[in-house]
Amino acid sequence: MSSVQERLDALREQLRHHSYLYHVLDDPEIPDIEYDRLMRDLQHLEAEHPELITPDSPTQRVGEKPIEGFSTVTHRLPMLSLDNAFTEEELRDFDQRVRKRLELDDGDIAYAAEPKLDGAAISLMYVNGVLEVAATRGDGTTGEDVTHNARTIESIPLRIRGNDYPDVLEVRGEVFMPRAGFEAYNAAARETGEKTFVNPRNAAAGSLRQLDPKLTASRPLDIYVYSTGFVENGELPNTHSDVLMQLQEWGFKVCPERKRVSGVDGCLDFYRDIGDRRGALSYDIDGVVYKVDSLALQRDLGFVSRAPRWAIAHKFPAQEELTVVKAVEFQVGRTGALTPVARLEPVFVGGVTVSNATLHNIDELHRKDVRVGDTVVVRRAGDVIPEVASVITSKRPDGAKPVELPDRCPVCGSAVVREDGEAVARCTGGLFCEAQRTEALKHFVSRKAMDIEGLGAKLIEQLVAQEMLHTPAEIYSLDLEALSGLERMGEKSAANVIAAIDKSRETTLERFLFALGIREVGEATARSLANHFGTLEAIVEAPEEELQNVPDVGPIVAGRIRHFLDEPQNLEVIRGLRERGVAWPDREPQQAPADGPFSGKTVVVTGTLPDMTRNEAKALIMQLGGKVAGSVSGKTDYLVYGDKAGSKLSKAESLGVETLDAEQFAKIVSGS
Ligand code: 5U1
Repeated sequence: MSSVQERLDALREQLRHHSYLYHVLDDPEIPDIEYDRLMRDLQHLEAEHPELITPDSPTQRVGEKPIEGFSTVTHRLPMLSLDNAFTEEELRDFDQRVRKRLELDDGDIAYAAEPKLDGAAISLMYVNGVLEVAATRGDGTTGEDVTHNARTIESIPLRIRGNDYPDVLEVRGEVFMPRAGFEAYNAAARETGEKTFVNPRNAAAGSLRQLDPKLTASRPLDIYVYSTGFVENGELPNTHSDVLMQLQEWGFKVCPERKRVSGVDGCLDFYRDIGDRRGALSYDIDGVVYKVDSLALQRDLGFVSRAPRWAIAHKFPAQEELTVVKAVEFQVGRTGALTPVARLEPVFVGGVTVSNATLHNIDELHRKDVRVGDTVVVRRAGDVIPEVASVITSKRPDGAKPVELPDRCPVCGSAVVREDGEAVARCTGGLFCEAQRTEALKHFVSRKAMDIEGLGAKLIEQLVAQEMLHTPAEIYSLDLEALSGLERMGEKSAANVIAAIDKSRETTLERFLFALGIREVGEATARSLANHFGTLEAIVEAPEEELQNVPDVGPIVAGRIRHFLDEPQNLEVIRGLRERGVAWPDREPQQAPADGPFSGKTVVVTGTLPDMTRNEAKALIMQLGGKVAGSVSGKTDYLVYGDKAGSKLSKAESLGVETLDAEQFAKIVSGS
């Protein structure tokens, strides 16, 4: 029987190993549940032997008590900043300066290129392999002690791996909040009426500067390290690239996008490549950094004031810009939701010209207190819709008044109501409201609904405006003559639209249900309803309690479905559609097993799977009790991914959602 100390050592070693595979290499070996089991075993053993707890134990990340205030830390070596290059010419000038100083006439300099993350710089000081102090950059000479918070970031090792590290090793890097985590955090804060973060950089810096480490631990923070600082009694490799490799072996997380490149042209290729993929990265970057790769050459080059001569940041176009609000209008969506939208002086930001930015909902508008005439910060990062991040109140014109929620719909004049506890205000006009009607029709014809190619948003708007279309059923009465009489519509295009309408008559129950646009009934719920009941009649007749037997249909969704189907006007539309030939095959009702491997779980499928289509995979998941969702969120239990999995995989990873590759998925499905 091994001693308690031996068991503790073994458990800690295993946990450190699996944490490294998961957080640093992104390549876990064991399922989360097994990791949790090991952690619980360690916690129990430590509870029985509290005298054997060490600060670097994997259980000791989150301290119990908030700290009273921040103490200052003097950096053993100053934390430098970087010079910036905004143009290719400025980059070429930098390279020339480097070459001149090194007296290099020909041959290219080898640079280490890496993304420049938009987060908060941090210094991590390890003494004899154990994290002793973590400090913010501060003014470069002194920073704040944030050790209690840095310890909560799982990708920061509490102990260096291996045993060949220097006695004292300072590692520097950037703490950041991945974009998905930032969006999810802000969405949750918006729901609960809490303060949102302006951008992921502020989110990272603000989270690091919390007095209570439990708060920091609840924020999805991550780190990429990018250099060493003070080093005593130990050897480091001779190039920056190799230093990063060594740091990774020692357990630190380094950015996988880094590359050793040759000369300015190599730098520019890297800049363009990362620039093209900037929106698809899971974190915000504001440029790339090039560093002379040889540490000997770095020493020869030295520093000017606060910046090294051997490195430069090549900046990307800004993702945030200032502009002026010309108006605040309320857009009415398919379900009547009123979304405040700021109409802006056009501004070039995040690579496009932006003239509208969302304000999400009325509470958010009031919290940010956006007024007409205000100068605002507009933010557009990745493929996220542009938003007003904050207001520069010092620039507010005299007499600017707060924007109020209208009590009448700006489109149809019906009353606007806001249900208790809802962040969203809605127009009560239903299909009487032209905006709701138009949006409902756009949804009805969309690809995942009735999939009527050629009957796009513009054409729907035209048909509604000309009073040629009021309900989805009327789509199936449109004829060639009516369509080809429209502006900018040739006979051939009109014939194509009619053919597409005709083709869409033959559909499936799930598409039809989804197309109806019942509130809260997305693609996945429509599919579950169709599977569970088999026929539309069964759904129309089902009482609320029966609807709640469908996987993931709770009381609210069941109530929405009943409400929709109890409305004679909606039943009339359904009847009209069927009379005009819209049809689908009925099938046997299938009740999902309560004890299937995916029972009670929400699963997202992405990428190309080798042995089945995505739809086949989704059908299997549902047969095995799971619910399929279209996008990854905090509520997702698993992401099944195949080849060319894109942003969903990175989002799942940043949210800590368990991922299953094709092989793991096939094993679960086959029950082996
Ligand atoms: N990727 C990266 N970001 N960043 C920021 N490398 C890097 N290096 C820096 C800074 C301030 O300074 C070095 C010159 C140590």
